Amino acid sequence: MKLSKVEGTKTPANLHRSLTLELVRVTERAAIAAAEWRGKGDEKAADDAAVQAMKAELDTVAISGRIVIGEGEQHECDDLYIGQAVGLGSGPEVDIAVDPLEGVTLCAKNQPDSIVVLAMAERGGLLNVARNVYMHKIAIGAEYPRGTVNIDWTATENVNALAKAKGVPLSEITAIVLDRPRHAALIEELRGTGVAVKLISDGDIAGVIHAVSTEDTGIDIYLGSGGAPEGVLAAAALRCIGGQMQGKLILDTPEKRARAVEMGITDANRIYDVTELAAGDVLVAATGVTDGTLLDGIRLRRHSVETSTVVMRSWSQTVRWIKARHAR
Ligand code: VTB
Ligand code: MG
Ligand code: MG
Repeated sequence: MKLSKVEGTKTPANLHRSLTLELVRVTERAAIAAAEWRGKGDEKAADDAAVQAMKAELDTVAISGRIVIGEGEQHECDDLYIGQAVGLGSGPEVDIAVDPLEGVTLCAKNQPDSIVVLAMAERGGLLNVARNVYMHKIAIGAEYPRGTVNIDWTATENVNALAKAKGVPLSEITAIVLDRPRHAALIEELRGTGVAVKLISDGDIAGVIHAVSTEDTGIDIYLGSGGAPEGVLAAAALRCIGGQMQGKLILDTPEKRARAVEMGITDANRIYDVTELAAGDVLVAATGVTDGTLLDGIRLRRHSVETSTVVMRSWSQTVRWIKARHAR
């Protein structure tokens, strides 16, 4: 993961730095719980295990937390629903976005890159989006001038502009795209330009992070649509590690539009950049469930469990990789 100063995003350190370690405990515990369901083919059981463990551990943290991006609406799920209060109820008022098991299918199939992700921000810092909303996303590294790509341009225009900015032929550009029927035309268009397309079956938080970490991954750009919650979580990570992203919500039904209005979204066609998706002081933690390109998965040893976590802080732009051994 490449570190580059995120320009213009320096905000006061309103979230105490010791909260980072608290978040590590939360994602570690959820990942350990989900790991029991790796390769068992039961997505719901894996997700439920992660949710329960995450909620239980979050409730030990001295915060007045509020879930703003969660598992769903209050009537749809028992825990980590939008609006649910979490934490001890003492301490700072914070907003929390979670994907307790990002890539449930990957976990159920024991395939790479299933992770537990949580972001914490000052109250009001995170764009509030419902679980069922999708987002068009585009992401590139921090090293390019602002405005190099644009979500409203065609894929062809974007990869041409990127190749020019990078000073390489199109054949040396790699785009990462979620492998979905809805992306068939996008993939065809990209291949037509001569760029390489890396298809992922799930997990586009990792996909966006890979796209901004070109030196490590060889991936230059993320394109396509995925979950809006994952878009906000990815943006929170980019606040800490650098990288450019634009997102546009896909509010394609009257119900989604009405819910978005309730959640404070007045312009359905707005293009959000990183600091508009995740503003102010932000902390992000992610723990690997299955071995992946971002993080190692949970390792079960005879008397212990090993976890691999990354925790980031926007104020200092520190990124820590924490390997932990837990007795069992
Ligand atoms: C997207 C993507 C996620 O699920 O939400 C995807 O952002 C769902 O897309 O990373 P489909 O409904 O087309 O399957 C993930 O891949 C995993 O949550
Ligand atoms: Mg989920
Ligand atoms: Mg997800």
